[in-house]
Amino acid sequence: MKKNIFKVVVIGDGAVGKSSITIRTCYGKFDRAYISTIGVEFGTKPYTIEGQEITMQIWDTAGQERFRFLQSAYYRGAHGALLVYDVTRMESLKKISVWIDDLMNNIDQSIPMILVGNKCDLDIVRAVPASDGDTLADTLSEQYNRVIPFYETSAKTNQNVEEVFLKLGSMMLEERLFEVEKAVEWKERAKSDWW
Ligand SMILES: Nc1nc2c(ncn2[C@@H]2O[C@H](COP(=O)(O)OP(=O)(O)OP(=O)(O)O)[C@@H](O)[C@H]2O)c(=O)[nH]1
Ligand SMILES: [Mg+2]
Repeated sequence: MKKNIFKVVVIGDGAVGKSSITIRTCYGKFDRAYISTIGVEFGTKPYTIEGQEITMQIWDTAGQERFRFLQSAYYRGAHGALLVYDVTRMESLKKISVWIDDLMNNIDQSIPMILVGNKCDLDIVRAVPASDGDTLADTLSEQYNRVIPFYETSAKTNQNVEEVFLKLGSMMLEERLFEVEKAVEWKERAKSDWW
């Protein structure tokens, strides 16, 4: 059913694990090899959220700078976004604000977003404490005037991967319900003005 299809864009620096998270949720597997995404790849997955069947069309975008010029076209029509950094590279966290700016410049209105610190299984080489992720999520929530939750994930061990997609799914459902309510309200108002 078309009405329950949601487009999700996965964005962030090269090698943070965008493809790994997408492959983990769609196919339940993990590959240690790094094959950099060219342009965009797609995953599709059905979820049941709050008793509703939905399908997520996951747009796994390229993070490497040389593909940057392609990015903005992919953001159009997105219903939700995962902003991914790598907990072993501070630079990838610092770049999140650039990615979110890029996204916001290419969509009509703000959408549900989740901040994701991936590779949390690599605690031994961690460079970004979880508290930095928390702080950034709070700052971005204030800046964009909507709650942006924060999770640490591991595509390798599957920690929190499903939780992230389920949370984003319920945020997107809520957003859609809000849009529908607004539309009904406007319709009613237009009717009463007319008569
Ligand atoms: N230990 C560990 N390694 C991970 C995890 N997620 C991804 N990796 C590894 O990190 C590398 C990069 O992962 P990708 O998923 O290809 O990264 P990407 O963000 O899609 O990269 P681009 O497509 O170039 O933007 C690969 O070697 C993965 O195996 C994780 O949670 N834990
Ligand atoms: Mg990739």
